[in-house]
Amino acid sequence: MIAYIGIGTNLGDRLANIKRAIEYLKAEEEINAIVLSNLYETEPVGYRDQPEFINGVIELKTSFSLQNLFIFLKNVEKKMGRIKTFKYGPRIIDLDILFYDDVIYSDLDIIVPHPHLKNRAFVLYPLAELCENYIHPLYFKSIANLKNDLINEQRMKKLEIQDFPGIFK
Ligand code: PH2
Ligand code: MG
Ligand code: MG
Repeated sequence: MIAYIGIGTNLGDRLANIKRAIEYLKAEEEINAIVLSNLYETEPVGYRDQPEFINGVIELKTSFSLQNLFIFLKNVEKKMGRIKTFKYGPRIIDLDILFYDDVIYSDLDIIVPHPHLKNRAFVLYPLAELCENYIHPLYFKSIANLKNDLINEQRMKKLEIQDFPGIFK
């Protein structure tokens, strides 16, 4: 299966947090062929009075079921010391499943495709670098189209990073 994972962080050493999360993914046997988009520094969306985020998107191949991928990612967040604050609040690491193949699924914990991605520049810009022609299985629009349809302005800046182990793109 191919999955796309949104990654975000706005606490502590944000680049180190992203590196560490990627190391956890690389170390997992059920996850392969990891590709990371460019990283963007982005203004907070939802709850605005918090530090800027660094966001990116990861493409990976996995033999995990959707449920087990979700559990694995939650575990990485936990190992990295994420503590529950409030909805849209600051976090050391956030790993969200955006797509899992063309699966459409929801339960109390998991909603795939990610329900907010079409409004979020901080997801659609890095996602479009990896799969701009991918057709969203619910909206029947490509990622490039969804990106062009964005209406809300969001301040974001692509980071120029020379030496970042884990960037394969
Ligand atoms: N995540 C949120 C809420 N707001 N804003 C930015 N810029 N980046 C995020 O990753 C983000 C957010 C909830 O997950
Ligand atoms: Mg999130
Ligand atoms: Mg999350």
